[in-house]
Amino acid sequence: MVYQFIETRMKNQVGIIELNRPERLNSLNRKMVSEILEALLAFESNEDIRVIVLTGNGKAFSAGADIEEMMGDNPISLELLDQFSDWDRLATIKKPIIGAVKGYVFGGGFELALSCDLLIAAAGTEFSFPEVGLGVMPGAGGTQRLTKLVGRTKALEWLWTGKRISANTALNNGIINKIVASELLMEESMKLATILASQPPISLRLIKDSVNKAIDYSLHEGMQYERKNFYLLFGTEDQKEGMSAFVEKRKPNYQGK
Ligand code: CO8
Repeated sequence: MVYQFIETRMKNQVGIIELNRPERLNSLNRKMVSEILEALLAFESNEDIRVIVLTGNGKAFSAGADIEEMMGDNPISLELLDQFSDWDRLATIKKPIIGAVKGYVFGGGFELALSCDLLIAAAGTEFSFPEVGLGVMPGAGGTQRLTKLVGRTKALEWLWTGKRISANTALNNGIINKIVASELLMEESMKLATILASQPPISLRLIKDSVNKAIDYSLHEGMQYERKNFYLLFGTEDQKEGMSAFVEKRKPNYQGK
């Protein structure tokens, strides 16, 4: 598939999506967001792919929404455009998504990063929601996802000031999983992706499903939900393979069935 603003490739069982508009710091125009969604859906339905890595070409992961494209919008054009339905679908991807980010992770770029499941950042990466400085606010989940991650106090400070958050601060606040040297960003992200690709895919899928429910459900509802997913896994061949391999003292070979 040929895209205009992204590139995709596959390595072993990992699908890689690279934002590719470096001359505009990978600022997200609407075509680019729909291409990202299209690529995610293609990897989601590809049986050879178990994990997705999302990254950016050039010095930034993404400097946010394309301000020039957005500046002429009005409430009705935005309502009719319904651009956020793409973002809603993006949140339904069931395979693990690792964000490999560097440079600027700003505005909509930060929201895209927060839509990933795990984040690895190059040293020197800066995160920010600068929308307040443009007279607007995040619209693709930034106020919600950031608050659920770091709590109301930090979220309000960062969203109101638009200040830049260092990779260390992001790590200390549970926004990212790891900081790596810039030149090792893809290598380290692929290492993590390869570990996940060797795990039983349906377990990964139902763990993601259950963890996501923890955000919306009460503890009691979440526990009930988790239990059903636990039972479901006993219907998979991978459960039999995993437990047999343990008993037979060999490495399991998971088929995703
Ligand atoms: N939109 C459009 N063009 C951009 C953007 C952007 N967000 N960011 C950078 N560019 C362009 C610049 O205009 C410049 O173009 P040109 O070479 O033609 O002048 C080129 O990219 C390189 O940028 P700079 O020269 O500015 O690079 P610097 O290294 O000097 O500065 C910064 C980097 C600090 C990141 C700076 O570019 C900047 O402040 N960018 C804007 C950041 C910002 O405000 N982002 C928030 C946008 S609003 C938003 O994301 C709302 C989300 C809503 C939902 C999501 C929908 C997708």
